[in-house]
Amino acid sequence: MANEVKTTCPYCGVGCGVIAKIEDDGAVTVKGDPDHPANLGRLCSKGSALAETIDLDGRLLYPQVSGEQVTWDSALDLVASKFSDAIAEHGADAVAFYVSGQLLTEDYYVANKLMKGFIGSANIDTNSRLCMSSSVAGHRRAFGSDTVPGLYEDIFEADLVILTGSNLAWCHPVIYQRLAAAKAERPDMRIVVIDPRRTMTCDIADMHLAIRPDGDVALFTGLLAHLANGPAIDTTYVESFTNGFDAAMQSACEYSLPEIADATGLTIAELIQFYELFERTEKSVTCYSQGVNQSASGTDKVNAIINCHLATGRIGRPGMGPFSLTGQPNAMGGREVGGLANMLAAHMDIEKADDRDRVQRFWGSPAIADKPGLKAVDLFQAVAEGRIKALWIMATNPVVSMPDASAVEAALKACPFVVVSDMYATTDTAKFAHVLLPSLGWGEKDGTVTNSERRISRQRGYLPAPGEARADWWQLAQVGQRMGFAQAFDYAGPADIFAEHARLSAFENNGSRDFDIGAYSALTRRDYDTLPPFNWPQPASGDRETTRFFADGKFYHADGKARFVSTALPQTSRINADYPLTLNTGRIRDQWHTMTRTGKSARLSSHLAEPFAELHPCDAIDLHIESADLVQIESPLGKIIVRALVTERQARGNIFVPMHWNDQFAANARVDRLVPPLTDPYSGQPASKNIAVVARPFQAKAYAFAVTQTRPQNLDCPYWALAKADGGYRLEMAFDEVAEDWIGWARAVFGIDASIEPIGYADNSAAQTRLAFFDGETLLVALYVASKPVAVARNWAISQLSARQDDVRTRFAMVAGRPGAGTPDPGATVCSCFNVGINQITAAIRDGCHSVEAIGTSLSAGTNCGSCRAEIRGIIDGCLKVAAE
Ligand SMILES: Nc1nc2c(c(=O)[nH]1)N[C@H]1C(S)=C(S)[C@@H](COP(=O)(O)OP(=O)(O)OC[C@H]3O[C@@H](n4cnc5c(=O)[nH]c(N)nc54)[C@H](O)[C@@H]3O)O[C@H]1N2
Ligand SMILES: Nc1nc2c(c(=O)[nH]1)N[C@H]1C(S)=C(S)[C@@H](COP(=O)(O)OP(=O)(O)OC[C@H]3O[C@@H](n4cnc5c(=O)[nH]c(N)nc54)[C@H](O)[C@@H]3O)O[C@H]1N2
Ligand code: SF4
Ligand SMILES: [Mo]
Repeated sequence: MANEVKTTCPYCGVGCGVIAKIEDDGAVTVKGDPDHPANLGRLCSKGSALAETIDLDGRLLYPQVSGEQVTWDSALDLVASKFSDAIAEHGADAVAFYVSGQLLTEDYYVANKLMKGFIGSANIDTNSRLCMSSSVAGHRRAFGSDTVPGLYEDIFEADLVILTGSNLAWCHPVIYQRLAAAKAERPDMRIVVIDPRRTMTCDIADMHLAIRPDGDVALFTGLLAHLANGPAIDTTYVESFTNGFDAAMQSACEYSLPEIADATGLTIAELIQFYELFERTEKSVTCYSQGVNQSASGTDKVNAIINCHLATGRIGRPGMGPFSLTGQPNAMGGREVGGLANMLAAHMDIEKADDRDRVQRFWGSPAIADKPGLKAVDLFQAVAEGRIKALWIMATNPVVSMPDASAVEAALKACPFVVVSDMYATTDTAKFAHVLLPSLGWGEKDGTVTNSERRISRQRGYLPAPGEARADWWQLAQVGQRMGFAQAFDYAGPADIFAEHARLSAFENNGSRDFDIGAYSALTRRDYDTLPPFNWPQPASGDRETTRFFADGKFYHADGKARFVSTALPQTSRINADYPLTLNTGRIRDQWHTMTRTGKSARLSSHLAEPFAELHPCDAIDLHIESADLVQIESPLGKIIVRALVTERQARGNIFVPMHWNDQFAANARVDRLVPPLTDPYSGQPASKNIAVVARPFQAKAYAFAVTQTRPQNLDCPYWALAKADGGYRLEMAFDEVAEDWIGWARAVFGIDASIEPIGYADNSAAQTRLAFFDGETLLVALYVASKPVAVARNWAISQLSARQDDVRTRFAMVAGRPGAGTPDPGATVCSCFNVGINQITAAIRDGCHSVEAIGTSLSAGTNCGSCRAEIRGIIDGCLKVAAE
């Protein structure tokens, strides 16, 4: 009998419910959980592909010290003694944890308890510093607590949804799908996208404001000024429940509309249109994400947005409010346990003596951190300077994701003792570990996560632990016990930890703190196993009618009121003749961060298979770059080489490069090597979206494309990019010099036996080479080298890895690099659920399918997760436009 387990998707902060079905033969399939309130059965492309990422390829299966397998006991003893020794010799602040919004709440709780209560330092920071910390700082300034006031249903019920700095279609796809459905039902709903790029999210927008990078403070400060004395100001709310309105309004009114237009790069007409729309639409929600948070003015952006909602009293009521969309599956859980270096557990404040005392009494701990610890960028700086003697990194890959990534590498190299807990053995960060600890991953681990709307859901394990991998909470608790805190870390399992977390949230709370899940204080193991998803707060008294915050005007500053924050316009003049372009970084639809998991799925890797830079056609002309050329992008900190993608979606002067590619998948594409460690002054969050760079074409002597059954070894060329494909890998390359013997080169890189002779030809001098190696009826490797980017029908070539090669003609077609007549080439993948390529879609358009629905009926494309629907619409529009011209 197949077994079904309800769990939660481990990717984005939407927090979709997933049903994993395990067949008798062990095969796993996943589908959306129709009963989960976050997704009501929907999943996006990443969630749908979860079953393709749970194989054990590349997994770290046992603890290692200096690359050698050891027992858990000896690894844990070593970690405990190294941390204890460093503390004894240099003090508690000489050690640090760098953890992650991808830990479960239970793991996170134990990490924070160990560092802040038992080690006695606050040197625990998390990748949420790079992600949500400006929102946290903005919420705390405005509300006196880190509270997201609204619920998802507010987004779908609103009459105006503003999406600023959010590529919802790709990054919170299920909210996007639900929003698109809501708009289809209520066409009067208005959607405004504020983003320097015309992203796929603009597909459902009534208005796209292509804002100048970091123009958001100006835009929303201008909005506040526009509202002054108008009908939308809720005077009663402002007077009864807030402070600082007059000062904020006065400072907003200092800027003239032309000044705002200049700072935002928008026309006065656009500004007025947007401002009037907001003014007249009571049910307005402003959703924001990294285009807001990841900025040197990120916290002010958040407050400039919140100011407008406070001024109009549009907060905490159905269909209204500012809405910070959290990125990681447990960004919110991390904030609940106080995982940031400047927070305490259960939304208490490290700066407040009463709060410190309360947490310490609750834990019965020997110590309590009495000042904020080092924030991520400062933390790695301290590591580099030798001030941190022992560092434990858990569930994050900072060598790829931290700004000035080369400095992070150097810091790790210099650190006397680095522990890394991860699922995989060979991440870019794992390379620098003295001790590698194998962690359970999604499908294996048990615990809870909290999504963007404060909904706590269970992740449930349904797979056996691979090798000796153990849960992160267990690793931390074991080290805590071995450091002498046996009782405090004696947990039987995650249910115990969750109940303790719930008790702390209720401890001496009485409504004084927003985070209260006291209703779960006495939860048993069985309750935990069957725990349905719920929103907080859920105090033990259970007397709240709604889980929204702030409609009643009760805030968490000492005086119970909210605060307006006066936001001055940031200095944006960053003209630097040597680095004239603005680099913007972010995400693509089908990859998750540093690709350790999504990079395993051939389907997910087929959408965008190479690291790339999007640039405007006019910039491309100025720079002598054509689409599909390679481009070198340089900041004062380093260089990367990626593929050029010339597109009008990009604004002039701006380049967009995804954050995902790393040394496992590309030669030279870790974009964070270019990002300076510049941070927001309040939150410490790095500015990853506005970086001064210069770009130039990268001229290679030879270019190559290959499909291969096995992973290539020791690639040594300035550009290569590897992607998983059905039956093997696809590989793009560019060379400084032409190999003297491509056949010998291929044998070495792809590990091909000398007994296997290739078919094809190799003209080494002219860099014209086409080789295919077969083993019986299987294609091992096909390699195409040319002096220009190689024209090969790539998806067709990939499909040949899993085809039977018993026909001489198809073998020669392999050398030609394109299918023979009668075998269509699907082209680059658009729909990864049904593997539909762009050529198939354009052919269907030619045959009369002129809508996304018609394409869906004809090819199934876009009918499963829907993530590619915007792209299909773009292709239809493009084809029809060309046809009309
Ligand atoms: N597919 C996919 N989804 C993900 C993730 C993933 O790795 N892959 N990661 C998850 C995580 S952890 C996070 S934090 C979220 C992030 O989700 P998002 O924040 O939506 O994603 P980003 O691509 O980082 O950036 C969003 C947009 O901000 C725009 N932007 C840049 N500068 C500015 C500016 O100055 N002002 C404005 N208004 N906009 C600007 C960018 O052009 C970009 O389109 O995604 C989550 N979801
Ligand atoms: N330039 C630029 N840089 C950015 C961003 C950007 O937009 N631009 N975005 C920033 C943001 S918002 C974020 S959230 C970060 C994300 O950056 P990271 O957190 O560094 O990225 P991930 O790839 O998610 O890293 C998670 C790691 O944990 C491992 N892992 C997965 N599950 C588990 C588990 O259960 N236990 C353990 N111990 N390990 C596990 C994975 O294999 C992987 O190595 O990147 C930030 N960096
Ligand atoms: S939207 Fe996609 S990635 Fe995000 S939780 Fe849902 S299925 Fe997972
Ligand atoms: Mo994030």
